[in-house]
Amino acid sequence: MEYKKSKAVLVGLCTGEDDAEELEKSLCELERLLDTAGGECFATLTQNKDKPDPRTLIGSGKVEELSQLCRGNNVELVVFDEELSPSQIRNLEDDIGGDVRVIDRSMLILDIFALHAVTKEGKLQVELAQLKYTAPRLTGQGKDLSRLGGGIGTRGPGESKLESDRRHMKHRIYALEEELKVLEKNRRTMRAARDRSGIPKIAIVGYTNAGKSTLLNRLTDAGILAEDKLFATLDPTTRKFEMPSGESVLLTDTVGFIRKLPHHLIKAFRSTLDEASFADALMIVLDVSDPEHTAQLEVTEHLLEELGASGKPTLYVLNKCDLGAAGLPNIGVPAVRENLVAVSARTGQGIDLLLEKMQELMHAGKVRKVFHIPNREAGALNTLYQNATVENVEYTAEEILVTAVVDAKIHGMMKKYDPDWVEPEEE
Ligand SMILES: Nc1nc2c(ncn2[C@@H]2O[C@H](COP(=O)(O)OP(=O)(O)OP(=O)(O)O)[C@@H](O)[C@H]2O)c(=O)[nH]1
Ligand SMILES: [Mg+2]
Repeated sequence: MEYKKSKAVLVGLCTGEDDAEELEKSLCELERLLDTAGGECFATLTQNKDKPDPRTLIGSGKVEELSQLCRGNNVELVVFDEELSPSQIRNLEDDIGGDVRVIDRSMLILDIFALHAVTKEGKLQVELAQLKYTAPRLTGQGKDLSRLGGGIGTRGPGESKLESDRRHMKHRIYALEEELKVLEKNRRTMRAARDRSGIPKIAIVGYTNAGKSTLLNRLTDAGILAEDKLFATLDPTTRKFEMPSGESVLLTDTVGFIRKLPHHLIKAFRSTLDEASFADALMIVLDVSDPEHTAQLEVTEHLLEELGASGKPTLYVLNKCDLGAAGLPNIGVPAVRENLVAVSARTGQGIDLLLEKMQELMHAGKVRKVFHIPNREAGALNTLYQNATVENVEYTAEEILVTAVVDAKIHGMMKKYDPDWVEPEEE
């Protein structure tokens, strides 16, 4: 779908002295988001103000300046970096006048999600988030929704629904939630099936545009769309991958993270974001050619924590090393450095080493043990075949000797067959 480029002004508010640099970066990113949504940045306006104005966020003098800028240059859209309340949007639109539309960063991100959602679940999640967040902000006083007619901040699967009467919105929200529940249940069933398969799961996570999809494409022939756009991927894709050792893993490409990802968006996309929480291990992909990668890692780790997905064995994949980032980046704690590998998902550089590291990752926390299974309990051998890497099986007169690499859980289940078993100390 092609949209005509909307000319837009970006607005940022700086509330503390130290914030200036942070705001500049955030506005740069907002410009990239706008570009991804098909808009064009005409100008950027910032204001230093200790306290946001409750009525219009920025002060009235600044609103006047904004109004003149927009109306004198045929600007159709204003995007605020900060979250706006429905009433702030109404006040701003009234004060600016003309037909200028005001949206915030969240609405812009949702708009991109609407453009990029492919699966039914993705589309329903977007529509629900739009109904809950965007719609109340669009159905303000004096606004005739049927005249909005597309454009940034109004399009997507929910577009036609947004036009319907407000009274119907509640019903639609309910219906969507019910439909999503069914899909979530399917997702859970699929997850359970994957769990039963005993194949370890690695989630590929990281900041948007880091190269997650390119990496999965490089390792498997997943054929996922990878492009220089933010949030190119919305729907998780899982592929089985055979390591050089012959072991299989399930690799899942996930939706990217971004700073200031609003809580309601996390909530709306919970079931897809949860792919990371259910993984056995994580590969965090970083774009080391981006000077912001350290901050991006912080955002990523923070969001993983929020999702309850932190603390898993993690491999840090320093991607885009073909672009010549100088040396290893500084990514915090020294212990982390052992688990990192520099690659280029685009050229294939470093992928061999990545595979070795992935192998280590899969074996993190696992031990190699020889289990002594009495012949009459041969069924236990099946448990090992299903849940561990069986390396050798030897049959003697009374028992089966099985050498297998097991994780802590399976080791516990099979403890009676391990003569060296020591009961772990209570914490
Ligand atoms: N030079 C270079 N570019 C890369 C590399 N890996 C990915 N890219 C490019 O970076 C852009 C983003 O790649 P994607 O794989 O779509 O990134 P992603 O992390 O999946 O991004 P989202 O799905 O949007 O969150 C694309 O234009 C890729 O071609 C790399 O190793 N080197
Ligand atoms: Mg992607």
